[in-house]
Amino acid sequence: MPQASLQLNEAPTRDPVRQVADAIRRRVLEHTLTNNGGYLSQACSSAEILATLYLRVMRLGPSAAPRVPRPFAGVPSATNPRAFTGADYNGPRAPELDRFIFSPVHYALVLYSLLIELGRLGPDALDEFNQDGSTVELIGAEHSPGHEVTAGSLAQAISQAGGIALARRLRGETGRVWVFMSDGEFQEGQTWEAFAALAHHRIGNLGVYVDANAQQCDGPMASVMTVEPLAERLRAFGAEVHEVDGHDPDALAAPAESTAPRERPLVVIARTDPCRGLERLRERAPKLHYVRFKNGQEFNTYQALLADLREAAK
Ligand SMILES: Cc1ncc(C[n+]2csc(CCOP(=O)(O)OP(=O)(O)O)c2C)c(N)n1
Repeated sequence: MPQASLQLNEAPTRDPVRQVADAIRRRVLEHTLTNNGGYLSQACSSAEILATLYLRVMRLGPSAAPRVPRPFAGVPSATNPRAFTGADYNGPRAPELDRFIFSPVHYALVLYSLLIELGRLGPDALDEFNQDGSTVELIGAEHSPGHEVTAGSLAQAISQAGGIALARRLRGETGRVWVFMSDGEFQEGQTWEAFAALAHHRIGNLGVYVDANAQQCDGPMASVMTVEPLAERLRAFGAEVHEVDGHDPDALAAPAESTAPRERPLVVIARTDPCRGLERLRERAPKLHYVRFKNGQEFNTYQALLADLREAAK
């Protein structure tokens, strides 16, 4: 069982993953209103995936990082002993514990919100969001809470995760490596090179969850450059692939339940809706990538929606 510490304010009868996912959406909407901008559709699509990973899939220890995020202490180097990574929020490193690699780092606000809901990060952490000298960055990097690697140039993290997984296997560690990716990253050549390497090295201690929300920054994936048929392509690259409803916690958790040794990477393609839980967003389609309210009226509409979501959660 994962050892995430869960702090909930709501009725205990609801599915904990759904409860946390809804709380993520509320927090990201609140932040988007406060800042007049945010990666809101990414919260709508990925909330259940990330909550399932932390609550049901990954074996993590309690956070080993301060609840109030430390300021940026420089990039890691031989001459900078003060540098740290945001992976400490995912618990200490241990041979039997899992590692989490967060790839589409423009989703950082979603991850910070999740860490807050889980009590791994203090409730005021978003006050520092995108401030000079803060690690709570708009585009997360290796020092940002929950992040282990810098992956702002998309599609790099899967290669880094593959190297970590190979090293863990060579050391005889039993902990697995979990990677969260977006579908836009499958438009990039590096992703496919990484999967070829995973197949070649028979990497079975790595699992990938993909937020297949069918969107990227220039619009629908299908019109920019399709990646389908994604499952068949990944199988041809040697992966064990499951396609699931990305808002269903049981369906998301099921493929990861077996801990039997594998010789192939596991990929869970989570089919998601970028407007899930916030129907009003659909009016903005196909421009869903980054939400900035167009005028006071739209702002007020979303503020009223937030009040409704809060009321519904009581
Ligand atoms: C290598 C690289 N190319 C382009 C970008 C610019 N970029 C930032 S987010 C993004 C969209 C990627 O698609 P996805 O993450 O699926 O989009 P979302 O669902 O968040 O809209 C792009 C192209 C980048 N960060 N890195």
